[in-house]
Amino acid sequence: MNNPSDDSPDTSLDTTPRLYTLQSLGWKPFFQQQLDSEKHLLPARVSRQDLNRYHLLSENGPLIGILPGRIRKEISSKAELPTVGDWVLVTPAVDSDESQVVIQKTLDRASKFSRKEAGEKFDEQVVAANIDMVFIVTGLDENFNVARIERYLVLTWNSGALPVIVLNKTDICTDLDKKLSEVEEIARGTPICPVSALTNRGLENLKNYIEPGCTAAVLGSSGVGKSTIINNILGFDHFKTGEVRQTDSKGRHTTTHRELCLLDNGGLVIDTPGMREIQIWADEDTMKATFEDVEAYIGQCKFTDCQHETEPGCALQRAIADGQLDAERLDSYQKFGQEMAEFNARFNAKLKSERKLERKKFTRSTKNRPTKRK
Ligand SMILES: Nc1nc2c(ncn2[C@@H]2O[C@H](COP(=O)(O)OP(=O)(O)O)[C@@H](O)[C@H]2O)c(=O)[nH]1
Ligand SMILES: [Mg+2]
Ligand SMILES: [Zn+2]
Repeated sequence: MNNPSDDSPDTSLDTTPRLYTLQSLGWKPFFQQQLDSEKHLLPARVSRQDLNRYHLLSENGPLIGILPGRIRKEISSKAELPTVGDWVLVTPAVDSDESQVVIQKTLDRASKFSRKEAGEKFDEQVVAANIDMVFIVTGLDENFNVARIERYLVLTWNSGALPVIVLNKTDICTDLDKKLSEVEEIARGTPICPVSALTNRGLENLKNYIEPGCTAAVLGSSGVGKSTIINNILGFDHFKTGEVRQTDSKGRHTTTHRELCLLDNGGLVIDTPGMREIQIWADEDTMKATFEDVEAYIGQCKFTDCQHETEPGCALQRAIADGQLDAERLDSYQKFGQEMAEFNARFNAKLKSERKLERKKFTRSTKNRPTKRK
């Protein structure tokens, strides 16, 4: 049941599996290069993961991929395991039906949207791999939060994909112009699409952003309408959608898994469950590039150690007073700066402990190496 068209009323009588070409699944020269030395293996794209069962789409139709324990043992971070959007190379499984295969290798990713894994643990979670675009969806209701969009923008610029800001539920918004101008302030040229998944406003335009063979990940809090938007651009109800609480517009996490599916215009989309926290997993340069409007004034203050608060000769405070810069932008920039410093410290500590572990493994393996008898 992993064929995305299985739920379509139009194809429900058609029992032949849908065949795909690699191009229609998003194959690019970058992946082809990696295949050249592995020609005996079959490439397939991960469309969904259920624990150890990977739903795959390939030129041979839908497949179920199993990950051997060997691969799980080799990795140092869960981020190295295949995830939705990844390209894997598979071989037929012995003693099983034809649709079951063994995943032998994950191809290097062209892009990936990462965040820090939720909770205390410090590790990377790859939310979606090999994506060309990220639709950052926000509801124009109680969910509306500019700082959150800023955060998604930093992570998206870090992913290697291009962001599109989607403001959903225009049908219930009474101050769209005000909200639009607030978003424009932080978007800095990123396209902004006001849409309504209820009335279909703007959805055709949104769909047109996804060119044939391109993959868009749809991200945002629970209840903002991600699944409703995707169902509407798919043209049928593939994904379950949920009620939102009246009090705070929060959804109830109706979508519990990530899934890639194909659009009739040749594009691909990935639906995702809402993320409660999106802690940063990005490099500092990306963060700074996202805040280039603020960065432009850094280094211009009278004091080199200026905290940009009440010091005389502060270029940032002057820019704010002159109306050149939004005070909230500086505020966000400083908050990200603190978060970045913390991230860098934890990241470097993680690297260090990983290296230590590798050294240990290495010395152990050389110690155990049989020595030649004299
Ligand atoms: N008024 C309004 N409600 C919407 C719109 N889009 C989605 N919804 C409702 O918002 C709720 C959550 O939608 P869902 O697609 O499940 O959100 P998701 O968690 O982001 O996937 C559902 O009750 C939808 O009917 C919209 O454009 N306008
Ligand atoms: Mg959903
Ligand atoms: Zn200053």
